[in-house]
Amino acid sequence: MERTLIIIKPDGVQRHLVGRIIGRFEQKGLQIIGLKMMRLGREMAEKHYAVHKGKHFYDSLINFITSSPVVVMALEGAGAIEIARKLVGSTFGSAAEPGTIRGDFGVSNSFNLIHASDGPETARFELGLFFGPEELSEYEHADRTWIYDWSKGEPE
Ligand code: 3AN
Repeated sequence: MERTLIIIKPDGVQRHLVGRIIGRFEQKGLQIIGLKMMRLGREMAEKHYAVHKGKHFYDSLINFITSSPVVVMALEGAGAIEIARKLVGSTFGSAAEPGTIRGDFGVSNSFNLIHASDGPETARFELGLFFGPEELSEYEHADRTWIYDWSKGEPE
């Protein structure tokens, strides 16, 4: 099973989209193992977006993500990183495909509602940044045998 980090950005919270965005991941069958609301400080935001330091949009990105509370979520599932990225859609709201979160709920390129880790290494780093081990719950969904085919001993 793989884990990934999702952030519902300030625009998602302010636009009352938290429930609907979380619902997309739940509906898909990804398991919520951590969830909280927080206001990011600059230090945390700078750590999270360190790879973008120096880019033309960096300062506005930091200002945006620290401007109002966010909801952070840890998800688990087979192939969770790639699945979450597909549900989120491409970076710019104006271009994101209908059916994706960015495609269905926004038009802005910089206020793009949501962040999802883009690979295994990023996911590990970001989960460690936002959640302590005690904040992540290990449990089995009662319907796990219907979410995956376990007949070969692993989720398929
Ligand atoms: P994604 O979130 O789709 O993985 P990244 O990692 O390339 O996108 O960029 C991180 C964030 O930086 C994006 N979510 C977006 O808010 C912002 N961003 C990226 N590129 C631009 C850009 N050219 N202009 C404005 N904001 C941008």
